[in-house]
Amino acid sequence: MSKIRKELKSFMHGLKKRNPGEYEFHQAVEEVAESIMPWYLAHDDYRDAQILERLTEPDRIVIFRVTWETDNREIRANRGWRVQFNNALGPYKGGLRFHPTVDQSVLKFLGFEQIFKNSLTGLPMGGAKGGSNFNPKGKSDREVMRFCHSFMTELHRHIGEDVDIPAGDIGVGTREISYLFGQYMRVENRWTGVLTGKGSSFGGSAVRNEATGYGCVYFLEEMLSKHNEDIVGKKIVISGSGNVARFAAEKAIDKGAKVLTLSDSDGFIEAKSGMTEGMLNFAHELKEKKRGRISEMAKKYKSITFHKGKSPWGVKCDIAMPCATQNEIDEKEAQLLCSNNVLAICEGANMPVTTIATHIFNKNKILHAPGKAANAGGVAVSGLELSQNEMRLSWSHEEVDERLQKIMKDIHSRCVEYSDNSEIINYVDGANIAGFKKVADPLLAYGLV
Ligand code: NDP
Ligand code: 2IT
Repeated sequence: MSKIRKELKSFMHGLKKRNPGEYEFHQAVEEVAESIMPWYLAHDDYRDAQILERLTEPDRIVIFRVTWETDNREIRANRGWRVQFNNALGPYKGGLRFHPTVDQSVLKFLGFEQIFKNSLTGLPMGGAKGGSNFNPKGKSDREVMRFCHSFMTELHRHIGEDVDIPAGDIGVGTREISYLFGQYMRVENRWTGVLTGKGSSFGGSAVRNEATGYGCVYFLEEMLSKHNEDIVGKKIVISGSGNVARFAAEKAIDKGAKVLTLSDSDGFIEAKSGMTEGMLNFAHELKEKKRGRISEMAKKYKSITFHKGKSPWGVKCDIAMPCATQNEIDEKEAQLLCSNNVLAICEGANMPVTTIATHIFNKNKILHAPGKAANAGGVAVSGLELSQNEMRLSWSHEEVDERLQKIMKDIHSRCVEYSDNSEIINYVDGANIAGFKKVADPLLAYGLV
């Protein structure tokens, strides 16, 4: 066994022992450790300072009870978390996820990834993630409001504009951020940019809603152009129909690509000749306002078919954009995509591709943009929202969009700079090494913190 494999094995053995049963966290750490180990072993100063070991231990995790009342006056108690992973580069920053699958492992994987993603943006933000096992699906607005208010009644003591600034993620959009922000103001008695993704009428940034999806397509364009390809006419399969998926679809269509699918946890819809702008506007309305199911699109449009209980990865395409959740693409799906000659995978979601699937794409020389690079546009515009709040001004849509494009271009360049620069760029390695190095340097400088 090579020295690198041996070190990796021993490091992962220790990590798994210290964090039993946290499989998503193990997976996220292993992916980073695999990429950085050769570089880490070659740098005694980082190794002597135990930077990897220190970076895989969160600064702290706050766990709390969230008690709330249903419309029928039944009492419910959920669990809330905030994982403050690392603030070497700036105040903790990262989203809140409300979904029944949320547990400590999921939030630790997301918080860990966020450190490197935020580092790649070049903006001064540390890494964090939080959320609850609360399921907003099927709840009334009032129920969601009572839950959010109760959640913030505890969370407010652990966050602040210079401490930790949460935002949205799965199950947390403008509605939830508004309730959370309202309660923060009430209990703290001051207006401050403590959350991002706020409504445009109260301190929210232009383009924040669109930023993750748009940014993902900007990254995809850079990646294609680096490999002498372009997006026009490409067939794109997208999973999810939430914030990230819909705005990725919107930008891809705008750029001349054909978007064939969207999905939710019930199945996927397929538009064989590509979705139109009108269809997408219907999807925005359906998901944002009516909180409906994606199958309803097949009832509205004859040219759309709904595939119940299926994921979209068997649909022949040039580009796959997983934009729903973690581990959507495993060995079987990766092999299916490869056998259909997919050109690129561009991750809108966080860790949507399993370790085995990542190795399959690598072996088959498929371009693969990891979420921590490709979906960083969301948190980047969150960073721009913070700057605007600090300055008490707001930039126009065009100005923010221009900055977002520049940030995504720079992230792409950083990935290329730190990859081994072979014919097909290894974006997974490039993103991990570039992201890691930028956090490691201040940690080294701070001494034993
Ligand atoms: P939304 O809540 O807006 O949408 C989530 C979408 O994914 C829905 O279509 C949902 O379907 C589907 N989904 C969620 N969980 C599952 C599951 N277990 N199985 C199948 N489908 C599922 O979330 P976002 O669009 O904001 O987030 C999507 C992904 O992007 C996540 O991985 C998130 O971490 C990541 N991300 C989000 C950013 C943001 O700014 N919002 C920034 C960067 C990354 P259903 O309605 O049936 O649950
Ligand atoms: O995963 C992510 O980057 C997000 N959910 C956005 C985080 C943020 O602070 O905007």
